[in-house]
Amino acid sequence: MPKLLYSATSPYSAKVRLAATYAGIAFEAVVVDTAAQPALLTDANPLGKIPVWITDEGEGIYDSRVITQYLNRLSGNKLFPRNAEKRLDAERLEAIADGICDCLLAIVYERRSRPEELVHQPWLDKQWTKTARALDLLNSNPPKLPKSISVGQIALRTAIAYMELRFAGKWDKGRPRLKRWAARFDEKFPELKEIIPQA
Ligand SMILES: N[C@@H](CCC(=O)N[C@@H](CS)C(=O)NCC(=O)O)C(=O)O
Repeated sequence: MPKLLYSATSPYSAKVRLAATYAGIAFEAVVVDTAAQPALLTDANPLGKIPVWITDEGEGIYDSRVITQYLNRLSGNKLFPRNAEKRLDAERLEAIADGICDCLLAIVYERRSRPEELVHQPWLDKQWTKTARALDLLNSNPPKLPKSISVGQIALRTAIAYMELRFAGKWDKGRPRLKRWAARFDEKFPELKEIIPQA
């Protein structure tokens, strides 16, 4: 069975876990500690980042957007629409959700890896400005939640889960539509809700 190297708090890993589950692709989820950079991880991905999907043949696939495209092909297009325009929308939604996580991880890593006096506040502010802009756009026009969703909606839901974990009370301030969107997602897809990392 293929393996997914992941950690419980990694938003990109959560996206892949939900996407594989939604597409009905079986996998073994294996927790790795990226701080320790174990050989299991670096042999599969020289960048030492998660998520990594390891095929039955032992091939490591990364990063998360490469994995979601791979899973889409494997599942016969269960994760992205076939229609070109709709597909572009789905891919862009995945990119904006991942991009939000990129900005927030930059904030978390800056705070975690530097001594307090060396934390560069303008850098944190810049990352937050990008995040806020993206969240405002999504809040003004939340994506549809039809019966059949794409990785786009899944990526947004898992990005929100990450924000609940690390930026609770901040990300959703003034963005009630986005908060309601997440609740609607959970109602419509209870099987996915079960595996969303909880704050
Ligand atoms: N663009 C990558 C980002 C992956 C990433 O940054 N993962 C984080 C965890 S959320 C990680 O592995 N960090 C450990 C490190 O960079 O050493 C993707 O989408 O997979």
